[in-house]
Amino acid sequence: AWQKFSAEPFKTKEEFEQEAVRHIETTLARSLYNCDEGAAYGGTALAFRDRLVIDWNRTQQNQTFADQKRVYYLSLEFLMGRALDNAMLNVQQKDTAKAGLADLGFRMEDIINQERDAALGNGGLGRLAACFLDSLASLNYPAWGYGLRYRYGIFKQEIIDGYQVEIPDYWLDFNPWEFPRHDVTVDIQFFGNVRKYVDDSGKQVSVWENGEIVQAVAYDVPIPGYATPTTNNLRLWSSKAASGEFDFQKFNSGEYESSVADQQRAETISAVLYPNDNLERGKELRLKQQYFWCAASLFDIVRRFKKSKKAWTEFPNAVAIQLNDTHPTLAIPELQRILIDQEGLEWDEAWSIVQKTFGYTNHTVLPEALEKWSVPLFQHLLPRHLQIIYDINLHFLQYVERNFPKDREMLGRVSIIEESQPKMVRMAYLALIGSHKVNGVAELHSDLIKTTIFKDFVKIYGPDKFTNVTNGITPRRWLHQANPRLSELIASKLGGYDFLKDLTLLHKIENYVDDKAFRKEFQEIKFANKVRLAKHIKDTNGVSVNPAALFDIQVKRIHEYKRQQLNIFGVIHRYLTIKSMSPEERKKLAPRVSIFGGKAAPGYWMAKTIIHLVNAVGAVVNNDKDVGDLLKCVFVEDYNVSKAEIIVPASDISEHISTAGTEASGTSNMKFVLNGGLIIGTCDGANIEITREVGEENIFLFGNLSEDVEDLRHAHFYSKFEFDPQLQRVFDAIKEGRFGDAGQFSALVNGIVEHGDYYLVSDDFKSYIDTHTLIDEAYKDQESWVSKCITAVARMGFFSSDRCIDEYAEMIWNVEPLSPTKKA
Ligand code: DL6
Repeated sequence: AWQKFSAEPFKTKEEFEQEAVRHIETTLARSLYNCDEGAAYGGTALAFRDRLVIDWNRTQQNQTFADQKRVYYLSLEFLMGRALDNAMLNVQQKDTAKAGLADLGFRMEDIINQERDAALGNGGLGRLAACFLDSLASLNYPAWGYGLRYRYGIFKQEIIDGYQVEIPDYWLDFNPWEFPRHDVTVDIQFFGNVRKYVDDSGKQVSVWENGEIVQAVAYDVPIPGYATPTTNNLRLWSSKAASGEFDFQKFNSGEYESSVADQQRAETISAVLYPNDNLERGKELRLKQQYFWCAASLFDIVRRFKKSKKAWTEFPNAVAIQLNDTHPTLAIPELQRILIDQEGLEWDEAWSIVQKTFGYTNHTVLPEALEKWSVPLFQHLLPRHLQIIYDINLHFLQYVERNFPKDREMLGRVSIIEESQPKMVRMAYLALIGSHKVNGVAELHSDLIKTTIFKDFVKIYGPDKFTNVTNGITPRRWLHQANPRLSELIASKLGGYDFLKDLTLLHKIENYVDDKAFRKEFQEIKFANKVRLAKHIKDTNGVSVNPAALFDIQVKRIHEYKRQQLNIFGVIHRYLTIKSMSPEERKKLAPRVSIFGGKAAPGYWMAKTIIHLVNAVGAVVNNDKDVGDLLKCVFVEDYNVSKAEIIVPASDISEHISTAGTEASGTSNMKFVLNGGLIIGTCDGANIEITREVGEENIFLFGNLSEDVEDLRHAHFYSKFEFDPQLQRVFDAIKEGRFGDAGQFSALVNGIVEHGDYYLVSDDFKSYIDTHTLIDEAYKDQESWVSKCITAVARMGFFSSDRCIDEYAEMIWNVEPLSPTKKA
């Protein structure tokens, strides 16, 4: 049985110490006299890594022998955060390490904080991929992730004079969690031309030749499951020049710079993550990244399949490939190319294999985020793929024409090629046509894709091709790791930590809603988490905030559709209201701390203006003696996964206030509620299902509904619009220069006043501030507030990413878990 092979846990803290010290002294070559926290982190990480590696090798061996269907999750982003804490938790040896580190003179928390975040993602999409990897391993599914090993992940954000400044994040100087596989390489071709000829048997043959070759090198990262030996693999590709060397001829003739140019050009491909969230910019290097990664991954998957010597028709029974958004769509024409050009299959046979293999997850309906690539760029970079895409389109359009002869315009609407100037390849259509299932990520979103961007395709393929898998989060990181005391409290009532494997068990804590001791402890934990965040804010922003105040938090990427501008206008409104009150009236107010955090894409000027306004308002409000503790406004710099682990458990209210119909799901909404905070939100994304689960009385919903958005937008242009006087007062204060030079913020205000208010800030403002007034009142009644929070936590069981993975496995992938105790 597997257990027999499983990596031996450390039997005692001394055994852990010995291993950590051995690594510090030998692997890291540091004497113990010279062992700082960095070295102690290194030793601890390597000691745990040794444990993971044994289980990892066994898992791979077992999965190969079992020969079951595997899932391959292709994502251009994996926002993993830190690995050590997660590894210690998943192998269930954190206490042993804590005791051992204490013997060595270190605090566990300080050691964990030494690790840099693996920040290979922008926001929700990348973090979802990381949660899915955790769940796949924890549920024992045979699964691999495939991504890119960016040398620079998402930039580090500094706030200087209130403005965002981007600093490159070189995170690889010490990364004990990756294993370079210099023996696992793939040559990837770009550019060149296609030569066609008819072979002796009369068959048309296409040869893609004369291209430039770049080499992909594999780096593997072990992904341990929680409380199981299953340790899956995340394979990240790094690019290098195919020869691996620079040009010696040029070097010898003194052309030093150009001798290394090829090498540098090749290495650029995996150098940096594009820092755009929900925005596509059509840059050649991005398309190169996509093809490089898809081609390397497909080659690897096909190589593994071919070792089994099975017939090609068996491929979809052995392999399920999930496309995380359209970024990996090139995998579709690439597999078709491999099958017809290299393996000699007929078009139809190959295409049937392709369609059965792929599933596509859509994560957005925002037009600016839907990927399109220009045909001339494709022609230049990937000439053979363009031909294949045209052929896929031809077959598809012939089918549409046959089945919808009366709707002549449909052909233009659904064609993969948009007849614009230049022509564009619509990647979402290609992903949909090449997959057997398409899913959205929350119920509303999955409905919206069927009535908006993919409406025609529902007619063409029928509704069964479309499904919903509402997003989820891993409770291991987002409850136990981020909020160990709450997790412990829950475990004490449920008789153990089984809820970390089956989150629906949480419902049992509803029995303790009226239990005095439980309530008290629940409140104390929240308070302690707020104290921890207050300290972080003091240390980083220099602002003292009162942990007894209501903490109102909005942390996520800065985007107009997420409406941080609505939030900061609300803060200004509150400030002006406080200023206009008498001292007696002020005494009745509930103190607030408004906390913002998140990165703006470097080229997204409006988002940067929002950050600037938040900081400008903070500078005024936080220093106004009339206001004192009644209101503070802070922007937490450089929001990332490990900061989220501090921020999320400290909220009383968190803001999920996107314009209805724009946020596909959101996942931080789930994290905040699971950690005992309530939500103010619009009827958007997963807020709707959270409401269904926790009950309308335990969430603060406001604002217009998605079905009204179009009419409201229309009304802004065609009827005279009266602004709410309270919003007008906010705009007046900005224009008067109360937060610094008004000119700096004029675009933000004018976008609403003069340019149609696309995100409907003015339409929702009144309902937003009225709801905040309700929140103030509700918070004053702490007894009822705590009941709401406990009830909401108890009802969050649905939002585990384990549930998502089981749904994908059953509805889309048709894969089974592989019991680690069953010997293959
Ligand atoms: O599904 C994960 C995440 C959702 O929770 C967010 O609501 C959604 O905005 C995000 N979508 C993207 C799309 N980007 N692209 N391409 O990040 O996905």
